Amino acid sequence: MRRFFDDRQAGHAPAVELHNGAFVPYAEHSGRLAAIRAAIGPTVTPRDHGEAPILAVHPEPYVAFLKRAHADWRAAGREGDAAGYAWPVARRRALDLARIDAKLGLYSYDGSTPIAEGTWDAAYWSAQTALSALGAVLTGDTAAFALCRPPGHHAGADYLGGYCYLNSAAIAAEAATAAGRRVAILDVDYHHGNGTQDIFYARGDVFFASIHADPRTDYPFFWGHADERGEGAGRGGTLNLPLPQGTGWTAYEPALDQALAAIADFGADLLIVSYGADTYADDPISFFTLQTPNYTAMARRIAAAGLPTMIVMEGGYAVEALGANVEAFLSGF
Ligand code: OKP
Ligand code: ZN
Repeated sequence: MRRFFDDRQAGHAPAVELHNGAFVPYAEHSGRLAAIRAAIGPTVTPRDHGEAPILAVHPEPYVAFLKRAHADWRAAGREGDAAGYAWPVARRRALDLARIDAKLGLYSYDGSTPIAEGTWDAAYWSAQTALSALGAVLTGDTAAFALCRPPGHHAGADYLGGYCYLNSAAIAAEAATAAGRRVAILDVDYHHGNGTQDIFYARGDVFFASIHADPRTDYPFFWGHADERGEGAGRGGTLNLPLPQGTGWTAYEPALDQALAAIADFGADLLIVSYGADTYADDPISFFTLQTPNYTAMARRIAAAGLPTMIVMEGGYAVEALGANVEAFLSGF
């Protein structure tokens, strides 16, 4: 399996995040990339597919905001990373507001996802990494791995959050759909992939299944409940399988089988896996209890679906075990 990676993703380095009422070091740091790289062997540098596949998912005003936000922040006389503090909870609309603080509020849903100087470039190359891994699968590879950072699954079409800015899995899914494939996305990160869900919620052509911590107890709280099944043409095209804190492999495995059965029913011919290693027992911000060998078992079950599969890296914050957990997963293919 080819593993795609671009060093420019390391240039995104917010200093701190707001966590349980205090500013703490940013958990989604570039040491994660280094740890994974050290474990997975040689990588392939992605090719540049340009902005068009990004703009097929993210509206131009949002992309323009992301590119300019940090410069606008500095132009306003601010230090450090750009972060918002006021959000339009109700009746959000596309107001053309000039002040950077208003733009940050308009285009984000949480206070833990700052925009640093290198954020746009890193998010851009994260999307390109996913597109290149997709290209491998579209041209005959049975599986490919995109070592993406920052992650993407919390980013909606026009909002950032949860350490995510551009939704690499969604960008790849849209590109695969445009290439005539029937795509399913399986999200096995600990956190619900709210951005991916939102992007395809009213569409019948891309299936989204997610196994994650129950949003009654865990971030992102407002999405990922079992009764969210899609709407309009997308009714039935979303499957949420929330599990309680403390879940280990014994309870995880039947949920995975249920998600894979639904993906088979949908008739997918290409699978995109949003893989997070934050379901690991020792993850510092998560509360499932999977062990390293469980990732190989998880991957074998996914591979048994027999679909060409592109894997996108999402979360995973136990850095000392992250490389081993990712390699354990990849080895199962
Ligand atoms: C990203 B991914 C606490 C604030 C909220 C956000 C978690 C984002 C997880 N620091 N934390 O799904 O792994
Ligand atoms: Zn996560």
